[in-house]
Amino acid sequence: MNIEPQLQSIIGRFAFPGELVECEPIKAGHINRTYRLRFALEAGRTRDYVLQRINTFAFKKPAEVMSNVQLVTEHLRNAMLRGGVDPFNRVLTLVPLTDGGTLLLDESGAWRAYDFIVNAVTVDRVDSPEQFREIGRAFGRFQSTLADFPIEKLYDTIPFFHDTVKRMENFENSVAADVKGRAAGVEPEIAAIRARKAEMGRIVAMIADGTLPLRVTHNDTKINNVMLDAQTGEALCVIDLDTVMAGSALYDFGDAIRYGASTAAEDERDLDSVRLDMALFTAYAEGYISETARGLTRAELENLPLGALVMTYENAMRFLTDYLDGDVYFHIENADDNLARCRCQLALLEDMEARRSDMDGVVAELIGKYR
Ligand code: GN1
Ligand code: MG
Repeated sequence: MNIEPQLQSIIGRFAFPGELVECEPIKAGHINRTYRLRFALEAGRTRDYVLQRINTFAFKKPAEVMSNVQLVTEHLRNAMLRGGVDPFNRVLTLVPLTDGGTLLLDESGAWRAYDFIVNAVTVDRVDSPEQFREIGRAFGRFQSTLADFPIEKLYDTIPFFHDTVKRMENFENSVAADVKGRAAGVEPEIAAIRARKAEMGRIVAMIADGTLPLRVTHNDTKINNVMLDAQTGEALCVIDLDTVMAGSALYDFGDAIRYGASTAAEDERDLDSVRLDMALFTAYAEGYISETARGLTRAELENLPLGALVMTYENAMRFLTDYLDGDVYFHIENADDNLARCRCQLALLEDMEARRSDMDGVVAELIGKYR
């Protein structure tokens, strides 16, 4: 097996069993670096793990990330045990270091490892409304299970993560600085962001005036952050807990819709093919609301569609900001990836605006059914 000595020595610091026989990168996410490791045990058996380098440009305080992950996974595990559910393969489980702790800090960065969730798959595009409904139920259960978590114990792993108002300021700073001389080439996109400023600041305003409560939220609810049973399709485990923080339920609902209910990929360049799929919207809303209808307030439930618009807007703005900054945050493969992502999100947002009242109608009906 061909593996960099540096990686080899990092692996040696974790309390893995047996002998390392495979190490392969997993292409997952725009932020962290991820590897799947396989260890040979006795009698031809093997066991898999996930090794991850936390991106410390995005997450400045990895120890605080790990504290959140530890507490939240413990809470989820205990809730399952109380409910008579075997937590094996259903909650992320950290691997300790040989000399204690779960976070390895060295010159090469911040590292941690998890047990691999076995017999499971993730999808980048849903293949049916039923599958998306199941993912909605998983994030809804995640929300309701963490309803009694002591929220003050969580660190803000990325301060102001979904603070759209703050992000608008950062965006304007990047337009003004224009370090790569790219602003002149993206005037329509800049204008599209500016035109929606007032409406898109409404979640932040409703949190500030107490209309919306803070919850323990996942904050990165892309469909590929739920592991599904490879045979039955059942949602097994919510992953990628690095951005679990205090937030609004609208963020979690909204980001899931943004990513999963689009007719196209997040970076689709054929903008005519980018729309909101109402059948997928309805399926996810049903899954999510069926699990949260009694736990969330009426104001939260009624405003869920606003979450979809705001999260789509926020991502458009973040991608454009990063394009203007010279692609320092999101991993890219082509020079204009962040611009393509921005354009796609703006196209999706426009379609969401056209379907706003349809979304509201679906949600109202589901509130009636489940609350
Ligand atoms: C990043 O790493 P990944 O792909 O799960 C980002 C999200 C964005 C998303 C867009 C920590 O998520 O906020 O919505 O890309 N995560 C962070 O695809 O910034
Ligand atoms: Mg992520």
